[in-house]
Amino acid sequence: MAYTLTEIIDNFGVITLNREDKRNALSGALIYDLINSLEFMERNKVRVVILRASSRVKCWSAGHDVAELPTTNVDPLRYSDPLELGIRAIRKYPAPVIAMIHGTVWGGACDIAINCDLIIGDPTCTFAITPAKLGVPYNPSGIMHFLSRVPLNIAKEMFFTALPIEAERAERVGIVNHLVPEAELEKFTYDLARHIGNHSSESIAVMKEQARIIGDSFPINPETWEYIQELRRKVYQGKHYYEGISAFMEKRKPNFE
Ligand code: LCV
Repeated sequence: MAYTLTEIIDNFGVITLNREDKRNALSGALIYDLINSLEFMERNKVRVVILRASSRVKCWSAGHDVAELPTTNVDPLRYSDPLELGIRAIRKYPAPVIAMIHGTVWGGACDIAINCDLIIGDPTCTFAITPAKLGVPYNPSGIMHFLSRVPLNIAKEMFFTALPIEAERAERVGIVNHLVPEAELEKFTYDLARHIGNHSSESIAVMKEQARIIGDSFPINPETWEYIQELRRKVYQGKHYYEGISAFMEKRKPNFE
């Protein structure tokens, strides 16, 4: 079962999330298909990649597959978690990756979307980062991604409320590059990809990689990293995390007493 569909059109490629029965939840299998699709696109030297869902969905992606979150005192967002592998594959992909978003985006799928180089949305797009709902101690690189995308107060509001940011506001705060009518989303995004694809791929690749390296240069000493990991360990080994995952799986509201 391919959890992503791939297509090459002119000088750009399209990867479509294909796990609608689970609202495109990002299971390890889906992420590995996504990484394979990116490698396929790189082998075929496409100049831009569009990451999308089918236009018939209401939900672009429901985020990390909660059924795959560890419940055995393991960091749920560890460096080797498939979601993190997928995010890094997008960030290091040597050409622009454009997220084309129709529908709602949740949790780790928000992290995937904001790590694409551009987001083009329609009025149905919303963005919610949800660790607070699940008792998950989000990870430092994930928080860094949000801080490099929106102002600190907006990032805090998103993390503390876990509420969706609606399309208009998502454009206003800078999550979305362009907000276009639903009927025009595909044409606008595909035309933009074609336009970028006509420029120098070498120049664009090196500017993307420089932006990644420079944007990630946060001077933090090792002791501070150890402090951060200690803080997070207390949470993912604590009661709230276990309650958050159990409640989701039992389809009930969590009780974070
Ligand atoms: C597994 C799912 C999921 C799902 N995993 O359809 O950012 S963090 O730290 O929180 C990180 C750990 C993370 O990303 O956590 C996941 C955060 N995601 C969410 O909180 C969104 C959870 N999903 C929903 O709120 C709803 O499913 C939405 C609003 C996306 C769609 O609602 P809708 O009524 O259309 P259902 O809820 O009925 O879901 C359809 C099927 O998809 C599964 C869900 O369990 C159901 O499966 P069954 O038909 O087998 O019961 N599903 C949805 N999201 N994240 N599985």
